[in-house]
Amino acid sequence: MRSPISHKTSIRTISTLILGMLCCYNCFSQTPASNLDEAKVPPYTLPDVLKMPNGKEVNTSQEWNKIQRPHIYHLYEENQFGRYPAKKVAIRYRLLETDNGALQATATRKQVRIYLHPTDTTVFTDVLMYLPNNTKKPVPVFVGYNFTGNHAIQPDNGILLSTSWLPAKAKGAINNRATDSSRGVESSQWQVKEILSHGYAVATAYYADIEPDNPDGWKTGIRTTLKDVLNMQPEEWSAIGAWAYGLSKIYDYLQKDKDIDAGKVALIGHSRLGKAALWAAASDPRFALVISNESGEGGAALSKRWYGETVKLITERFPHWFVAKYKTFGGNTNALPIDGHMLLSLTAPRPLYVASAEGDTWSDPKGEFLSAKEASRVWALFGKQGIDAGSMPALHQPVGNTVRYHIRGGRHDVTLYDWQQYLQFADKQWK
Ligand code: GTR
Repeated sequence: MRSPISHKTSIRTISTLILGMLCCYNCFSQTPASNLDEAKVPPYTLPDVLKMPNGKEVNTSQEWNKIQRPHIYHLYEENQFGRYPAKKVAIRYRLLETDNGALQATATRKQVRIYLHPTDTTVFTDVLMYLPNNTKKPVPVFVGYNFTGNHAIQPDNGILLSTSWLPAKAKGAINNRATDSSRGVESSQWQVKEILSHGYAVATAYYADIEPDNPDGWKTGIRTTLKDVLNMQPEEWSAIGAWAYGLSKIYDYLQKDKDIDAGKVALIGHSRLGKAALWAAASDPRFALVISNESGEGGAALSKRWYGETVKLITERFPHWFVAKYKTFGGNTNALPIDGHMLLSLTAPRPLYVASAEGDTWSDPKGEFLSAKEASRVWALFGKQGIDAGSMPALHQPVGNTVRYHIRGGRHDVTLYDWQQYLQFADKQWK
């Protein structure tokens, strides 16, 4: 006869075995590698954007504004981007340079230094603006970060060369700093002439002025330099959180510029900067129109849809973009209480444009479409029509109204075609 102790031991062994098998099953069911085969996308369930914490469905815009929106916003602070600075810190600024004969005298160029710290003048971002000449001021503006420094958006020698950290692989970078050969390298992504021809201004800043884009960037970026001013520890937020905050500070300046119509500021961001733009728009209602250009995973795309980049892969490669908690969902996106459609919903009822590219499978175009469609339920609460289309539109066939979507041919990029759609969208909303 077996002793009670050995009986207990064997029960423990069996339960350990079962537990181990369950864990293993979990490991396999949450395959970490990425998938680019639509036929292999397993079923998934999205959190209901309109289901309130008490289980009831949101029926009115008041319920949305009072209960559900703050609830979802808080989930984003807690799980993905971290706290957004609550303290209002006034900016100071200085006009560095202006030229009303820029771009063959079609535009006025302005370069403005925005100081983010109340006393330390080494904490700043430089904003480059082009304003259309021969257009009645104030004018609406498209604002967004660039990837390589302001001097990269236009082959214009009057643009000050950025002195901020640059990734080693950036075109024209030597020892992580810009050289003259990086002038204009990003100009195809900034269709300045096209923007000006619609009577809009353009304003841009280099995102690494705010925080260099690497896992150690926080040490020299605003999460450290503004730590005491904002009363926040670096790990309480993220690089994307910091970049989003920087966009709000740029808005603070735009609001003071008498040439700018502060009620018509369109925020645009591509890729990682699209994720930052969406979080900035969610955090700052002053941005009147929002454009997500291929923001992908952690942006417009759906994390629970196993296609393209995943939470696991993005948090391994770019841990600094998010708060540490986000990484814990890498092996189990089912447990994530949020998804891309909820991030988009935080811009409602403002006009929102979500765009994808056929060759940008990493960003999951279909996931971006489904996300924008699902988020449209929130615009409906405000009597605004989002995306009704039942399935993905064909290439170059934009769909939707106040929420709009297109997929174009080509790779991960911002092209003239994209800008033409965004400008028409703004014209429709504002003219
Ligand atoms: C990729 C990243 C994407 C996207 C992109 C970009 O490497 O995986 O999420 O943000 O970078 O910013 O160009």
